[in-house]
Amino acid sequence: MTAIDNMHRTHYTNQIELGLLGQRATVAGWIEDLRDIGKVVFLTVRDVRGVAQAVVSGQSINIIRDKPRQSAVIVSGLVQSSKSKDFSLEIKADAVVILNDAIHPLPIDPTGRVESALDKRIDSRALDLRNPKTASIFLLRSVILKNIRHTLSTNGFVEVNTPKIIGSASEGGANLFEFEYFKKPAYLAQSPQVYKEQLILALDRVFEIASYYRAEKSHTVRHLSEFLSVDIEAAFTNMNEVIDIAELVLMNIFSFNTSIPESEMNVSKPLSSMLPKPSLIPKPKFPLKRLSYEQCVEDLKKQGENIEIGDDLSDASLRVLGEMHQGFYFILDWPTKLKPFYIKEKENDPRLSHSFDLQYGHLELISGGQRQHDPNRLKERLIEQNLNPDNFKHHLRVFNWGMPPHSGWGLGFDRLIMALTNLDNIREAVLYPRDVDRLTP
Ligand code: AMO
Repeated sequence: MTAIDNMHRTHYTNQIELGLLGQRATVAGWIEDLRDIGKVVFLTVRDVRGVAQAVVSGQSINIIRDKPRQSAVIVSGLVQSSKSKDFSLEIKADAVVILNDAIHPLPIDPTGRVESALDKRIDSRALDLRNPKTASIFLLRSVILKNIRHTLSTNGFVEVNTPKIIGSASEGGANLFEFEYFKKPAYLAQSPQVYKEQLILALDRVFEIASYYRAEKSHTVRHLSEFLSVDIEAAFTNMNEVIDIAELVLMNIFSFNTSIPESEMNVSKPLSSMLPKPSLIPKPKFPLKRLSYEQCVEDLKKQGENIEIGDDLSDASLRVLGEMHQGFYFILDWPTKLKPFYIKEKENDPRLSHSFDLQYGHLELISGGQRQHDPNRLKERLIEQNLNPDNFKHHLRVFNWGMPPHSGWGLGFDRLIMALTNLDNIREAVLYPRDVDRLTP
């Protein structure tokens, strides 16, 4: 029998509330602080939801007196009022068990009192997460993911899972990770694009939340080699209809405190109400601005940018636009030549396409549009973009089975978390980021 078989956690630290006065409670966590004043030791225990104080006296003092901070501990006793300035209640411990020691020196200080550089924190991520500021980013990620799933599921979208090991490029040729697959070349999926389009043929509306892979050589604060994407695709829809869905997803995120009852881990307080910092940025005004690409280029020219219709919006241009339009806004109707083969040209002006991006200032969060559903034109577009239609034959044949008009988008989820919580670096929003220089931990 180990200690944890005899002592069971009855409460999280944030549940040590007035109603428990005089009752027994057992909390489990890590030693944050020990204040030894001789006959008693004040022990601060941190768990995922907060901190609680325990007062230890008698024999138990010897168990904890010299224990290193951050060791795992379980404490049991009656809840009493406290005279401490930080706690109104405390546990008068009659049982304390150290479950495992933390070996010092620790690589970083998880209390956040001593700050460490991001790279050092990621090297020791599991410990970094004990810092409530770091943990709150990932608790928020979890709540927002659940919220997005809820929005899409209640709007007729079926959650699907498509392969990540693929035989040909889904986004064109660039930035592909290639590897050997039983003596044949294979690639890591850059997106679920071809599969999500195929699936609407029968399932009508699909979404997928999964990691994708891009061999990004750039060292930026917004690109990773592996990123989480929320992808949707919807049959019988045009671009504006899927833009409306993107807006709905965002709107629901900003009302997440009330939209989903949180029942996980059987705690009395909802997880979302436990989130300290970072809190969400203020709710934007809906509907969001919808600017045309051409309007953006005209505005940039007026600001003295060296840009012509047809040019891509460089990082510098996007920064100028981001200054002009702070917060979320859409850029619609991009030049066809700047968009992938699957995006549909405009009927009245094929130089432009039924495509859009959702921006947060200068940061691109979503890209999407209406798709080319005519198989002959799709094949021509592949050739125009120097892609070999033979590599897409399994995809192209599906378009001969009654492929309806359809539209969709892909949302960079890590970037969304960056935007929503005002982070400067995408690596802050990803547990174990992967980039040119990082393959561990
Ligand atoms: P796109 O290539 O623009 O479109 O990707 C969609 C969104 O994914 C995010 N993103 C990234 N995030 C972090 N690191 C990266 N290296 C990275 N690359 C992309 C961005 C981007 O807006 N199939 C289309 C979507 C569609 O049309 O449905 C696609 O993949 O936030």
